[in-house]
Amino acid sequence: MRVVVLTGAGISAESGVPTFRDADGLWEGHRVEDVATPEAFERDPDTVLRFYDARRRAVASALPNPAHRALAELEDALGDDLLVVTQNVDDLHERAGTRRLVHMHGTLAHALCTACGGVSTIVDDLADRPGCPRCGVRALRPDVVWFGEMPYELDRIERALVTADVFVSIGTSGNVYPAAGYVAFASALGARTVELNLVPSDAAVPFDEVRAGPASQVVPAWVA
Ligand code: BV8
Repeated sequence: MRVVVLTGAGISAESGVPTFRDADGLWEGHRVEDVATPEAFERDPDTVLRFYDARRRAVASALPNPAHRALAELEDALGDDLLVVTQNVDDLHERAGTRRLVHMHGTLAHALCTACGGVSTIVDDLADRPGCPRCGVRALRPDVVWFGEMPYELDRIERALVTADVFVSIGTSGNVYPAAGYVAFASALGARTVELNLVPSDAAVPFDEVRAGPASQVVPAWVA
């Protein structure tokens, strides 16, 4: 059985990582336009760099929860027949043991050099303008996909969706494309679609099965 799992901020909520659209979500603290677009970075790089430095530090003290661990156990059972695609930029899936993982919106842990294009693991706060480990130029930005930028590994994701028997959406409000379109894409190609979310999302098309509740409970129950 081939399974594609798409995760969003909700799977990390119980690890203490704020979601974007719930009451105290990240976007509440900042307007999206102020921090998650190339124009914002152009206009006010210090605010953007400080926003991502703060999120990277917060994630470092978070721990994977039973939902992340259940997906790692599912991979032990399914191997290459499971692909986890995450919209999240935290590293909680990796730390829970998931190996076949696509970070379609990038990762907080890495910097992208706007001078040489090199990607490196962040050591010092980007707001301190460290030099690129490869070219030395002080031109580092977070290696995350901002609004209006092309997400990573779209071809690999779509190839997995084409052959998927089951598509599972976990902890995402289905607001952001192209990820929000995956349920319709998978369903049209014959996959069974499942949503595991705190509350049913207003998805593009209805899921075949919806299990509402906190991810730390509904994901292990579904995997079992
Ligand atoms: C692009 C990284 C060109 C940075 C993020 C149609 C097609 C293609 C593009 C578009 C389109 N329509 C509009 C667009 C443009 C845009 C877009 O989608 N805009 C939206 C606002 C309408 N998309 C883009 O710009 C994308 N790029 O389009 O490139 C292109 C064109 C064609 C084809 C391909 C490409 C780039 C989007 C990426 C933006 N970057 N993140 C960062 O993190 O700072 S998006 C960011 O917000 C996250 O990564 C995440 O994806 C999104 C937040 O969504 P969720 O994860 O769902 O989180 P949210 O808070 O919304 O929901 C949490 C859910 O969890 C809720 O449902 C809640 O109930 C639930 N929950 C809460 N607690 C729990 C829980 N569930 C379980 N247990 C709990 N305890």
